[in-house]
Amino acid sequence: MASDAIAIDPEVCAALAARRPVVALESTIITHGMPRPENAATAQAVEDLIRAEGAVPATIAVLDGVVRVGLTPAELAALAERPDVEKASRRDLAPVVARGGTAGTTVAATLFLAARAGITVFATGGIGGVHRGVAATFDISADLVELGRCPVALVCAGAKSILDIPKTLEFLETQGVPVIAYGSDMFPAFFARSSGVPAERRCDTPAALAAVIAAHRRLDLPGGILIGNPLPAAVAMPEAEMEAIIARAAAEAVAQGVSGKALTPFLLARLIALSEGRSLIANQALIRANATLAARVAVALAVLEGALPPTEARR
Ligand code: PSU
Ligand code: MN
Repeated sequence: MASDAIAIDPEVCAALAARRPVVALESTIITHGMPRPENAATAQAVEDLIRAEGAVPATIAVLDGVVRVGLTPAELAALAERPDVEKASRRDLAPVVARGGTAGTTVAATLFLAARAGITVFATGGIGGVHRGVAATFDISADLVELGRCPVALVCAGAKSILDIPKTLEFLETQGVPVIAYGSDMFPAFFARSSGVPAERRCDTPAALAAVIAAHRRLDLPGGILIGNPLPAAVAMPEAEMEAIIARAAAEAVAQGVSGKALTPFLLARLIALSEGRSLIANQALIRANATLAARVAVALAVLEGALPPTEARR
């Protein structure tokens, strides 16, 4: 159960107590992953999509020194507007809380907090991973380590090719994280439906994904499950063009000495600029698709575990 350092929204709390479906959402995508005003609109749209599937959304963030699980629409909108917001990975949580600060939580921090709150399913856009050039920089996102620790199923659109995808998948194997592609044999690459790297596992329905999560829970396995949902074909981006843009953004980061936690937000912003906004459109579409899938999985899991009647499962 949650500690008293974590404030859980009453609606989320009630749903968790009744074992009804809840979907966690991260907030760094709002504060550092997307520009205004698209960030606020997308954050709200994603919550609405989860509700439309019969699950309760729980966006996680730190607001004025309080770790919050579940935000009101006004709080969500205010978070998207605030200029003084930090990006908090797990290691940043205590310092931010101690100084009464406000922060968007990364996938790593959100995995930790979702697990503490008792939430099993989490939707995001893309995960952090092993960066290209890792041999020189040692830059491996804490998202991967936390996936190895927290019993949460994370739905994402794969990893951006700003990352080294084969090394990211190797790292997840070492961490004991099942990697499942949804409706595909290939691990998706965020802007592209396939990374060209086979996924270890494939599931074709929310019920099949829920069955894996249920088995994982019955076995009391300590880590998470990564679900890669290929982005909608209509917004997928030409791979060669994306590669060129990514290589350029990565070279700019090196030239400007951008590293550490600043690197991913820098690259995301440069991709939007260099693609003339098309990467942002893809990003918005894929986070919506992931939210819908995560909600369907959460509903299917609640049905499987006997908390909802079978008529609740859509497909
Ligand atoms: N990748 C994206 N969009 C994002 C992020 C990653 O395509 O918004 C954010 C997520 O919050 C993720 C974080 O957890 O960046 C990873 O940061 P880092 O690489 O510094 O661990
Ligand atoms: Mn990093």
